[in-house]
Amino acid sequence: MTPTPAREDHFSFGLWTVGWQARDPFGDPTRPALDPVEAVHRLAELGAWGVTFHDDDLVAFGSDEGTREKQITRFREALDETGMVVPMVTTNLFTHPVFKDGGFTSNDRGVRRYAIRKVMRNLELAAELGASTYVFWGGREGSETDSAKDVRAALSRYKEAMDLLCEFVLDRGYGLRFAIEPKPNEPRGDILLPTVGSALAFITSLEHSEMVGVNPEVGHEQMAGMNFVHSISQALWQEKLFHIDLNGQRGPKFDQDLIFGHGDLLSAFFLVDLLENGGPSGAPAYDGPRHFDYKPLRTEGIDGVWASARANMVTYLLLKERAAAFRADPEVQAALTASKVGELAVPTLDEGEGYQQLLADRSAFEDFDLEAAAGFSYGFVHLDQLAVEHALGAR
Ligand code: GLT
Ligand code: MN
Ligand code: MN
Repeated sequence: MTPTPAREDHFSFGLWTVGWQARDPFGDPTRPALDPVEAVHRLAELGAWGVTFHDDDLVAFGSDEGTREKQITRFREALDETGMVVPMVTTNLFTHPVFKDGGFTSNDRGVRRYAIRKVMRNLELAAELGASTYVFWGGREGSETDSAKDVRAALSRYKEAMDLLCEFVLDRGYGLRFAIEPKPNEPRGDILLPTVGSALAFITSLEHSEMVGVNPEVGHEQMAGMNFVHSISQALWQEKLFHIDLNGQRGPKFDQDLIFGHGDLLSAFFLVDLLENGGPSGAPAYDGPRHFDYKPLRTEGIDGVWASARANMVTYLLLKERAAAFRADPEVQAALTASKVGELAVPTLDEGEGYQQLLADRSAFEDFDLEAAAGFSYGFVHLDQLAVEHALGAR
């Protein structure tokens, strides 16, 4: 029996995902354009809760003011009719040739000023539609050649743009938070802020760092060879997981944007376990949107588009069920104890203990039973096999 996605699951999709016409560097589109209004209706029918977009996904770049207003009105009507929400909005600073050397970090100052204005215009719309998160994916912020980009200056310009936009949102009282989405490469040869770790470090330099977090994407982190569960854990630990892009990827190669779970399935299992059961006493560790950023395979017609949208949600729910069963299994609990997994939550020093007391504690060093500790068998294999068996539905 497969579970049925529902609004309470808080699944959201980018308009650019189901709307992808499957144009790739080697081939023409294989599908016709999809009307955003149609996307809202179909996603709502499938059980999604929200829809997200770039400015240019909703209103074609260069449209006049009248066309823009009309399109926004139609979109709003679709939202009202379906009850779909807009939890996140973002800006396209990568398609138009003007952004070929970046938006906020283009060598051309005029382009940088234009990019900031393009974001400000769309922030107004994001606030009007009730979005709470605004994503920054700097796909064109980077370089192919080390001679062409002063990376330290670029980071200063990146910070300048983010600081200014934070100030704009605060002054206007929009209540939006920003989320930076890292990616190591593609479309640029090397993109600035390539991983979650780099983005987290950059955020500490910002004037309003409290309102800026990350929007990690499964595939982007895996393209860089990172362990996504570790990256998300650190983002949570630093209270910076403001949003998440769920999809699939098979190792370090081009950005595949596969359906969630259709890449590294076991990593997806542990990710869902972390998000859903990683909080205090098994509560969800993350309560934001479960946002899918994937591309329906180029081989598929529109039927495959909707099948893939559903597949993302159903796979997530199945993994959620499997993760709950894993946590509830007494054998797993015993294995966790045997592996001392919980012991890591115990501080290494006693309450009030300092280095003086540690130095005085002979059992910590002089009398420490090195041999016993070195010889301890952790039982991680048994524990992980239990996880695999639960993930496969064998328990
Ligand atoms: C683009 C990118 C995605 C980002 C989107 C937000 S656009 O499709 O590949 O990972 O999340 O700008
Ligand atoms: Mn993404
Ligand atoms: Mn991607």
